[in-house]
Amino acid sequence: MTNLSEQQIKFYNEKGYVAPIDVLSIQEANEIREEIETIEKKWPNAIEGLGRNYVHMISPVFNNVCLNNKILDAVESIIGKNILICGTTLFIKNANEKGFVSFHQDAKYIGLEPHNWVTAWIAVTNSNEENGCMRMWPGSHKEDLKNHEQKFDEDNLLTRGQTIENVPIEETEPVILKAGQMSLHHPTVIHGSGLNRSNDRRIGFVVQSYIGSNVDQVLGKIYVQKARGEDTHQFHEYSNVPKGLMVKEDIISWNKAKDELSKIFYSGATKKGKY
Ligand SMILES: O=C(O)CCC(=O)C(=O)O
Repeated sequence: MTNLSEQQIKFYNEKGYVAPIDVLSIQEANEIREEIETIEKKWPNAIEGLGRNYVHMISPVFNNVCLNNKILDAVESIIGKNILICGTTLFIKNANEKGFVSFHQDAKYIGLEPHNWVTAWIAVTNSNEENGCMRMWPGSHKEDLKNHEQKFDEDNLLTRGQTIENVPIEETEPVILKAGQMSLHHPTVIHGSGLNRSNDRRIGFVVQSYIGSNVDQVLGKIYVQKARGEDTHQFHEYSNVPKGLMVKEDIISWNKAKDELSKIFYSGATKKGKY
């Protein structure tokens, strides 16, 4: 059992995140990287932009990670036993690029209510201060949602470049992970990440998010998969389970799901960004 310990749950409740949690072997993490790099070679641009989302719908490798029991045991400690997967996102920062993530709260534009959900950030490569790991502002999840400026910065990996200003960087904590470890973070914790100053890519495979079956999508339509327990509320339509890598039928469902997701991400926005 890798259910979180009492100490880890206390840490999460106090700080709004918990890390590191060992979930995958190095080999399993490398397999994810190979899958990403295979797709990038064979289907250029497919997993860029909006395509970085819902990737578990077009690859059994990604899908199996979402169903990993060590991950689900930890997630269960936070949101309970009825768990749905409602999305995945690749957060990739290549070496020599200027990608960053401004400080934000996930719950601001995501439409998932109530906040019985948690995001699992799974390190496919090591993630550290040199290559731009996430930084959390501990305790910030206890406050209300903050104002976010919509900046649409080219290098911002967030949809609208949504930014909470004046976060005291010295109060934030780096989430340092080795490949195969994960962090879990709360819907309202303020977090972001800086530049990758290393010579290799930094890759996070992010289940965004695991939701309790009582969580609705109030801004639009999402496609879910059951991970554990019962779907007590049946709010959502089910997604396909991928039959292979980039199978035509799966791509059709994937495209539909991404279009619906884009409507949620840009609900009420004055323009669209590249994700
Ligand atoms: O990968 C990053 O640096 C940020 C990811 C993020 O903001 C998230 O998973 O909520």
